[in-house]
Amino acid sequence: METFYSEHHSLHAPSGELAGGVEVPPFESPERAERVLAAVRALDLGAVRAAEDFGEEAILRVHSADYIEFLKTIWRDWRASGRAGDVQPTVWQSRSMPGRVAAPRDPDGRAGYYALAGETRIVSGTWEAAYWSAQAALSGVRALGGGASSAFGLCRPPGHHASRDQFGGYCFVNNAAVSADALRAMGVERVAILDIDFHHGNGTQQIFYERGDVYYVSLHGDPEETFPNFLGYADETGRGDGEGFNLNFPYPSGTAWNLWQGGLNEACRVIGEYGAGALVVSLGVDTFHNDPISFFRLRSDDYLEVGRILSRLRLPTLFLLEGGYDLEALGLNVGNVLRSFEEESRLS
Ligand code: FKS
Ligand code: ZN
Repeated sequence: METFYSEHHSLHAPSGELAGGVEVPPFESPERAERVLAAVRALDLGAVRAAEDFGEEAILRVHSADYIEFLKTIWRDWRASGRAGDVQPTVWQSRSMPGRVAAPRDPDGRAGYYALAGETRIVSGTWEAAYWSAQAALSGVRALGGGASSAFGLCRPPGHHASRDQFGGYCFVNNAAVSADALRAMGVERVAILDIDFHHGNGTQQIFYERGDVYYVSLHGDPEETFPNFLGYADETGRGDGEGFNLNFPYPSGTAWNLWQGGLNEACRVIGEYGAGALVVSLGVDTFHNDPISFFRLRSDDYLEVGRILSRLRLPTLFLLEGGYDLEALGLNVGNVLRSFEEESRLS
């Protein structure tokens, strides 16, 4: 399996994050990508290649033009207005003031308009990093198009919380959505996205909610108890053409392999029945028992079994890195999924 990577990820490195009422070092840091890269290299999984540049076209099929323009310009405008730090949203079009449907001119208003949460900052290099994260994903799509049975997009920043026109949850460009849509454009009739990150991929769900050609399935912490809190419930099953093509498995605090694997196997069964021609895996390993911001209890060996189960779908599979914040175990856990997927694919 080839890995696609861009060192531009390091341009996105905010100095802090708001969590629990205090400023803390960001959980989502450049070191994460370096740890995963080191693990992939040590495993000899396959070549590590620099992401190719496919331009903005595929990004603009999933995100609105005004949102992408916002990502490109807000940091400069923020600083030009005399603000001293990085872009930090603080005001929202909340339930009590829903009327306006365009961004106000004021940078605070613009930041809030395009934000779905407040923990994520935009720095001078954020757009470039997010752009190249998506290019790493698209490089993986290209590899599948060329006949590879699997590929790994070592994406950073992550993507699954980014909606059509909002950033948040450490995400700016939805790499999984861009990839699934690019696979459709390449002629794959039905694409499945399996999201096994600890958090619900609200952005991915929103982008495909009314489409039947991309099936979104997610296992995650119950949004009653964790981020993103407002989406990811079991009764969200799709709308219009998308009715029946969205499936959520919310799980309670303390969920370990025994319970979680039931959902994974059910998800795979559903994806098989759907007749998907390709699979995109939103691969987060913040389901790990020692993850600092999550409440599942998976162990490192469990990720070997995840790879085996996924390989039995026998689908062209694009793995994309999402979350995972225990730096010590991050490389091992991601590596375990990828290497057992490869081993099992070779055996059967
Ligand atoms: C910590 C609260 C954190 C935000 C959580 C964002 C999770 C991001 C992720 C991704 F894959 F996108 F990176 N709230 N005090 O792991 O889902
Ligand atoms: Zn996550």
